Amino acid sequence: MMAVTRGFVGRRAADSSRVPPGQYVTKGFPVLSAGPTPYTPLDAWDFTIRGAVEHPVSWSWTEFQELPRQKFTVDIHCVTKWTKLDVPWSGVSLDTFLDTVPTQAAYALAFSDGGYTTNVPLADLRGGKAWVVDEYDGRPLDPEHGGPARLLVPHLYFWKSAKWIRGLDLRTADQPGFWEMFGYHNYGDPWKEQRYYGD
Ligand SMILES: Nc1nc2c(c(=O)[nH]1)N[C@H]1C(S)=C(S)[C@@H](COP(=O)(O)O)O[C@H]1N2
Ligand SMILES: [Mo]
Repeated sequence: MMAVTRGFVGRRAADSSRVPPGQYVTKGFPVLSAGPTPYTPLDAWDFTIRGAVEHPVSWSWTEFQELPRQKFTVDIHCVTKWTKLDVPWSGVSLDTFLDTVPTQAAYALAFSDGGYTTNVPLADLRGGKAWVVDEYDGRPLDPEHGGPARLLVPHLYFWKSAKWIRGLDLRTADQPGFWEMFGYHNYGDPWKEQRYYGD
């Protein structure tokens, strides 16, 4: 009998419209790191906004924990072509940090323990589109996945979501980060397949 429930058809249609061109859906959570996993003790951790600001501002781990947080579920898209749907996170909106730091800057270079950097226009970190997350699936974020805390910018390819995030260097001029200097696209919109320089 050709019985297909509306729910099943509806969900399939919804899922394929959530997968950007050239991507496939994976149930796993691959680990992609350009170097060794750093282990920074929480009492030595802070999140700093510096650069084109009047005064750099830092939040200790304790202060970060006291900020208003959000639990949310988003899809993530890696440039190596896997997409993971419905990934549950908890963390602090970048708006919460940026709203306290006046700046004329239009760009941010995120920096991490271990030396990784990635550049994102400041507008892409504002408006509820980006977070510093420290929980995945209700548990502290694994070190391999960027714990204690990583940047999450789910509307861009996942290399923009810097693991082991320590802060943002605000810039009036754009400066390419680690992968952007090695030929990845400067912006990285998965829906436009902006994988590499020139895409
Ligand atoms: N600090 C740091 N952040 C990073 C990376 C890295 O090598 N170092 N790799 C990036 C890339 S290319 C991807 S696809 C994702 C992978 O995150 P995951 O290992 O949690 O899947 O992290 C991004 N953030
Ligand atoms: Mo990646």
